[in-house]
Amino acid sequence: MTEFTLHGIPGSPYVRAVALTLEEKRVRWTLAAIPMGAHRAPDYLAVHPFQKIPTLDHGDFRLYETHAILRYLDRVCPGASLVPDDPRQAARVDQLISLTNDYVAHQVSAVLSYNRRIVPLLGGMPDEAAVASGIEPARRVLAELARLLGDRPFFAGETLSLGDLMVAPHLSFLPEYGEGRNLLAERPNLAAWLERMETRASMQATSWDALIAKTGVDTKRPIAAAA
Ligand SMILES: N[C@@H](CCC(=O)N[C@@H](CS)C(=O)NCC(=O)O)C(=O)O
Repeated sequence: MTEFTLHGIPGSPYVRAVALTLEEKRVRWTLAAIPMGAHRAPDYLAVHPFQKIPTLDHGDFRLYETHAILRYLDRVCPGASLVPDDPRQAARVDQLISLTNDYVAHQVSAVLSYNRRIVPLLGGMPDEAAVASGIEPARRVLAELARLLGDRPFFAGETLSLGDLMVAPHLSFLPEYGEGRNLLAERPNLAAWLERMETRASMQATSWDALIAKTGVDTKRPIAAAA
């Protein structure tokens, strides 16, 4: 099967969702890694017209938008589908991907995880007011995720789906800082799901550190020091 090339920055949760899916599908893939901020250079417009990450190449087929990429991989890669046949469970998968894009990314990752995990790497000071006012919206997002998960092992039921693979990279940052740990502790079913996800080989193979080691692009090194 033609190899897949994933363009992106090690550490990005969107990039990791694609990497996770490639790992779960056990296909050959490479990460064309770029340093933090390199997607804003004019030449990156050729890879992504909106200068976002990720983009996937499969032979001469180039695709961006994470939801579309995950669905494409599920259709073209061998192995069990990561979208249930049942229409309602399949709708839950699409709902979770959309919810991750619109609420988890904006109200959890872009506020709390960004200030606690990314800003220090950029040599900046966290915006403490933004963190403080971001706790309640993040709490509401996690409450809804916990409600959707319920007491099932995965978001779409008994088996892993693209929904789990989309949201896990975002939530994986939470145990790394105090506010995130506190919010997770309020939702034991979600915390237990995250712990189970973290034990998967795909999660370990796509951690921030693993992708740095794999590509040699050290996106944890403070940018000032890298220059
Ligand atoms: N709609 C896009 C969103 C991708 C996205 O927001 N990616 C983040 C990576 S974590 C990004 O590119 N951020 C950099 C920026 O906005 O400059 C998708 O689903 O792929």
